[in-house]
Amino acid sequence: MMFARRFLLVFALTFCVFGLPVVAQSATLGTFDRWYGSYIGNFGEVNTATYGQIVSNPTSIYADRISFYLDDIPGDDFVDFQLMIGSWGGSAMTELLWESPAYATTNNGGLDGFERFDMSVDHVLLNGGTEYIIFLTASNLFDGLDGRAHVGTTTGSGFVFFSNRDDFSLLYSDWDTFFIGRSLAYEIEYTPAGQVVTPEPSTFILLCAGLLGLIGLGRKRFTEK
Ligand SMILES: [Ca+2]
Ligand SMILES: [Ca+2]
Ligand SMILES: [Ca+2]
Repeated sequence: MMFARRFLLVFALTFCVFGLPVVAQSATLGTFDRWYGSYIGNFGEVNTATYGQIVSNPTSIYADRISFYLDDIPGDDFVDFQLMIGSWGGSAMTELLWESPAYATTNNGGLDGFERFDMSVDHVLLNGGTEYIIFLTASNLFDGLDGRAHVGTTTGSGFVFFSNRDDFSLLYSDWDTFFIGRSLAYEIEYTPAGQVVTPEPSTFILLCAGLLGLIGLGRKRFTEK
């Protein structure tokens, strides 16, 4: 009994010191809901090494996962690629903010159709009202073997690409824009930034006082017995 009460007291004190646990709600944005199998190509080594989507959200968010659709097409190799996030300066990347480890497509000539790549992102802050570029690039992973893939697209207001081969530094110069009417099929799972759920200080103090008081009352009853 003493142990249980002590545990309860520690729990209550922890609660009062660190506050209410905040359960942030994740949500998604993007174009997956209107992807119907269309695509652009080719992506990979010996062809366009980089495809990107400019994104901008009215409010600040933390990106936790980004997804694209890819399918390997005939060619000797897998497409080895990375997902990256950069600041966008209107026509070029201005700063690389985050890059993923290496991923690889299938390598069976597209026999099994498109694969959805769900790629974890390290809670990258994307400020509200600001343009960012989320992109797939093979340019750091060229190995001399030809590997190409199709990238899922859908209706939208355009996307960007760069046949920068294995020269990553070119991504800081002007990219090409695909015609208006299509965007990459993508999805961002995010947590709203600044979503802090804390009660009013006065309410919180009352709550803590009440909780500690209850435990104190319980202890008194116990020792009186
Ligand atoms: Ca292949
Ligand atoms: Ca496939
Ligand atoms: Ca290769």
